[in-house]
Amino acid sequence: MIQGIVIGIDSHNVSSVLSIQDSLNELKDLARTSNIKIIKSFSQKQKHPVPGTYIGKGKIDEIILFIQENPIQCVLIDDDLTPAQSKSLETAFNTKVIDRTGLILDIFAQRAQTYEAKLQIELAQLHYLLPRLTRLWTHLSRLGGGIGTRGPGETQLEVDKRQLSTRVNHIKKKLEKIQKDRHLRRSKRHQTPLIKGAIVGYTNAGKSTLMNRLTKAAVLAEDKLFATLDPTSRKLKLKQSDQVILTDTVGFIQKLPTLLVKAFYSTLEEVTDADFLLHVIDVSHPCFEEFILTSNQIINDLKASDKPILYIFNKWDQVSAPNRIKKQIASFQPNICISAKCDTHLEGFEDAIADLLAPFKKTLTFFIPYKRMDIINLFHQFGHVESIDYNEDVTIKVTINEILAEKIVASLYK
Ligand SMILES: Nc1nc2c(ncn2[C@@H]2O[C@H](COP(=O)(O)OP(=O)(O)OP(=O)(O)O)[C@@H](O)[C@H]2O)c(=O)[nH]1
Ligand SMILES: [Mg+2]
Repeated sequence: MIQGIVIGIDSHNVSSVLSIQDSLNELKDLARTSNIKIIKSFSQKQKHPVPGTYIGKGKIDEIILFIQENPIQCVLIDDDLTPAQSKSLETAFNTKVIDRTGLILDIFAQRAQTYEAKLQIELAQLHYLLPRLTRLWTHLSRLGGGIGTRGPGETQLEVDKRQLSTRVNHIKKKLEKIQKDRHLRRSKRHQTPLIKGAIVGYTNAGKSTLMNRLTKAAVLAEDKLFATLDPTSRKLKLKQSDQVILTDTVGFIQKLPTLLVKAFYSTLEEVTDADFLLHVIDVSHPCFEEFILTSNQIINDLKASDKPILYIFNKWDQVSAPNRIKKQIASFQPNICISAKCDTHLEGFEDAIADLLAPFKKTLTFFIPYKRMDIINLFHQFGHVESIDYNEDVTIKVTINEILAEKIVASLYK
């Protein structure tokens, strides 16, 4: 196993929801997921990162001393570095320096399963690499310019850059095609009118474990960050023959690199597209309240915060002071407390979803043309038909979830 150290800045920055210690602990978890053993953490109190070197000279010297005395193969940074910062730290430490985005990209690259996820990661990696190459290139071209010729390094880097750009375009085209196909499949899926829920939340909260419990899906769940990258959807039968489709999604994290948000935008479309959200929280984690804030911020960015949301406080089996926690979570409503792993309190789950969707149950009247008996049949199947009259059109009065009703009648306008 590779050994490393972590470095962060204690900036009391409002944009960071976690304390420096918690943030560095999270970085350690990310490192563990990437098979790197962290042997020491360094932090420096500073309002902003030093422009050229991220941390100050004194701290750099302290770390150089540590590195000289300990076998270290990499240095992990708790923020994103500019290409210049990364270069000067690598020179100072004489070892590999990886920033937050670099590390998360590495984990994603190891975990990507589907062809689409692999392409998305490669694209993000290329975008990450390009500005770093450009800098190198400018540096060498200046040297070359000095003697009035094109340096060999410049030529090679130009070629590299061009090849990378060609590859970027190639991947983009492939991804566009995959995404188009998915939209097509999704609009076909729409023909089966089902209410859709997305399981969302901070990474390692237990989303996949819950998905597996509820739907007998065989999604990989493990004590590593970002176990899930690709969304998986399964049907869940509720009481009274109601059905919903649940989708397990990629986890959120604080300081989520924009590069990755972009890369996984299509995956996150599952969140935007859902009718309701199940927000899973590892309530046994000391920072769970900060994690809720981070996740809610991302849900907001995805324009999904108006959807009905059920807060699911998971890992209840690990909670040592249930009364105190109950008070802490009281403002997050509606909520349920469960243990997905131990299968406890899951019996209340169906009722909780039913309650979440109850306000959408309405008695509505529709006028359906005679040639669309398929729609009438769907109303019979998914709702409670109060009355039906055969006039100019079929006048049907039905008590049904209005989200579902909308999906059913949408086919009239296609
Ligand atoms: N003690 C306890 N552990 C749980 C519970 N639910 C899940 N876990 C564990 O938490 C870890 C993470 O679970 P996952 O289901 O992979 O979490 P996730 O939210 O899907 O994580 P990502 O896909 O990485 O975002 C696993 O080791 C699970 O066994 C629970 O109720 N109690
Ligand atoms: Mg998962």
